[in-house]
This record gives sequence, C-alpha cells and structure tokens, in this order.
Amino acid sequence: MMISKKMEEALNQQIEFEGYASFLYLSMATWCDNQGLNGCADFLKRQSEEERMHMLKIFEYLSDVDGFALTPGIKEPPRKFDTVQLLFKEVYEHEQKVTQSINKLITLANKEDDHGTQTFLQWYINEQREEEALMRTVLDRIRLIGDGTQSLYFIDKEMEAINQAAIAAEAAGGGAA
Ligand code: OFO
Repeated sequence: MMISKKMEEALNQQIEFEGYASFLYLSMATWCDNQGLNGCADFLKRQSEEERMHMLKIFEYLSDVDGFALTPGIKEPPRKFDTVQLLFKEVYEHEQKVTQSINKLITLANKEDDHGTQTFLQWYINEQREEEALMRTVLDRIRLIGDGTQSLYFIDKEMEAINQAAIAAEAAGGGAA
C-alpha cells in the first residue's frame, strides 16, 4: 500500500505536533521540578514520553506504507509558567488541539479514500479520549483542592497518586491513562 503525498504531508505535520507536545511537557516537568513539585514533574515526564511514542508510531506507519517520515525541527516551548494550576489548564487545552488535529487527519483520510490510514488513526482517537478524560480529572482535583496555603503540597501529592495509578493501569495493559 502506498500513501498519497497529501496524506504523507499531513502525517508529517502530526509528527511535529506530537514532538512539540513531548518537548512542551518536558519543559513543564523541568519547571515543576524547579518549584519542588516532584509529583507534577514525574507525571509530566511520563506524558512527555507518551507523546514521543505517539510521534514514533507515525514514523513507523509511514515507513510501512512506503512514505517518508521527516524529522521535524521543533520550536522551543515556553520555559516559564505562571502557576501550576494554569500549567495543567494549558496541558488540557493542548490535548484538545491534538484531538482536533487527529479529527482533521481522519477527514482527509476519508477524502483520500485511504482506509489503511483511517484504521491507523483509530488508535489516536481512543488515546485522545483517554488523555482528555485524564486531564479533566486532573483539573477537577486541582479545583477541589482550592488555593489554600498548602494547596501546592496537596496538588503535588495528588499528581503523584494519579501518576502511580496511570503507571499501574499501563502495566495491567489498560493503555494510556
Ligand atoms: Fe499525542 O497528544 Fe496527547 O496523547
């Protein structure tokens, strides 16, 4: 099976998008680490690894369909964030953008009558549903904790617990949390 140039180009853009997400979350992890928020940093490092895996999956797919995956130049993500609460809001919004981008890819695959790519992209649809649900849980917990004096301590503890639960779910074969 050979992929159309249009589809190849769009998947290469997605490679860049996933790569940027990986760097963005890594940069966020570094900032959290610097603020002493180790639970948040570990959560974001795992998310960063996941995004890298999403990027690599497209490399492999393009190679399977006789396409050419381009290694993107990734623009530097922000280094500083206002608050940890706003940082996680940004993660959620970024995930929503990724979902929109996957939806566009599926629309293109439909137009191109490319059933192979449509099937390949189904994995990303499920992944995005899980990621958005996870990030909504994170935002709900942060909201419930509120902004009392010890809120950063409790947010960090909560993120550590969410991260451990995600690792356990992955180990049990439950996919991305
Ligand atoms: Fe790959 O964008 Fe999130 O999961």
